[in-house]
Amino acid sequence: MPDHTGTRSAAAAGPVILNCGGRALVLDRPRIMGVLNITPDSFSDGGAFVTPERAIDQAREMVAGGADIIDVGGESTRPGADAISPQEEMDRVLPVLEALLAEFPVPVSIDTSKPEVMREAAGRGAGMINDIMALRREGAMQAAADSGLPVCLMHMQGEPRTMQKNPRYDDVVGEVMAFLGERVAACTAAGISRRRLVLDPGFGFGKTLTHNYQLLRELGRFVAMGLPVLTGISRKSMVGRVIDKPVDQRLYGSVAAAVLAAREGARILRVHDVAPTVDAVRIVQATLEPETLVS
Ligand code: YH5
Repeated sequence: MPDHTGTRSAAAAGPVILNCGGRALVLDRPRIMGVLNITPDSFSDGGAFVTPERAIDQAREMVAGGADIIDVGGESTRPGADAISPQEEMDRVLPVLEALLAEFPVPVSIDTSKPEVMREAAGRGAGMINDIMALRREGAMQAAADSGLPVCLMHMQGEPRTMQKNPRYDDVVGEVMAFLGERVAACTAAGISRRRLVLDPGFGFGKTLTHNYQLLRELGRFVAMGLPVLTGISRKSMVGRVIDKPVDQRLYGSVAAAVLAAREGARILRVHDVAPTVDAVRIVQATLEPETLVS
C-alpha cells in the first residue's frame, strides 16, 4: 500500500529485481560483481592480450567464489591508455561474453561507453550496460534504451586521460548526486525506466583521495536517491594510498572498503577478489537484517 509519500514501503514492494537479459539480479542484499578485464597485459609492451581461455578460467573462479554477476571490459580506463576502435573492443569482448553466457548461469554486464558495443553485446545476451560515461557518448543513450537492459550510470569528472590532474569540487557529494540525478532524468526522457537504473559515484574517476573518502562516508545519501547503488573501490589507489601498498597487496583494504559500502546500503559491489568479499559482506548483511537469519 502506498504510504503518505506516495511510495510503497520496501517490505511491501519487495526487493528490487533487475532483469538482466532474462537472468535475474535480486537486490535483496549486497551482490558481488566480479571484474573481468579483457585488456592488454599491462606488464607487456602490447600484443599480449588476455586470451579468452584465461578470462574464462578467471570467471570460473569468480563464479565458484560466489559472484552474482560478471563485468566484462575491453577498454582500459587508465590514464595514458590508448583509445581503441569499436571493432577492436568487440573482438576482445564478444567471444568472452558468449563463452561466459554458455558456461555460467549468472548475468554478464558489459563495461563500455561505445554504442556499437552496447548494441552488439545486448544482441548476444549481455545482462547489463555498465558505462563510466553514463551514456554521454553520441548514440549511447539510444543504444542503451533500445537494449532494454539495466544500465549503471557512473559519475566521472573530466575524461580518463586527464581526470586526475586537478579534480575540483565545492561540494563533492552534492555535485555527484546532482550529476547522477540529471543522468537519471535524461534516461527517463529517452524511455529508460527508473527500474532499469543503477547509480555509481565513480570512485577514482576525477576525485582526490579526500573526495573519494567523503563519497564513501556519505554513500547513504546516494542510496537515499531511491535507486540501487553500485560501488567500485576494489584495488584502487584510494585503498593503496591509505595503506601504502601496491596493487597486488590491496586485498584486505579492498575488503574493508566493500564492507563499509555495503553497510551504507550499496547493493552491487564491483570487486576483483570475489570469495573474500562474499564472506565479508555476508557478515554485513547479517548485521543489517538479523531477523532474516535462521535460528
Ligand atoms: C567503477 O568504479 N571502475 S575500471 C584502477 C585501479 C584498480 C581498478 C590499480 N569500471 C569502475 O576498476 N565501472 C572501472 O588501480 C567501473 N564503477 C563502474 N561502474 C577501473 C578499475 C581500477 C582502476
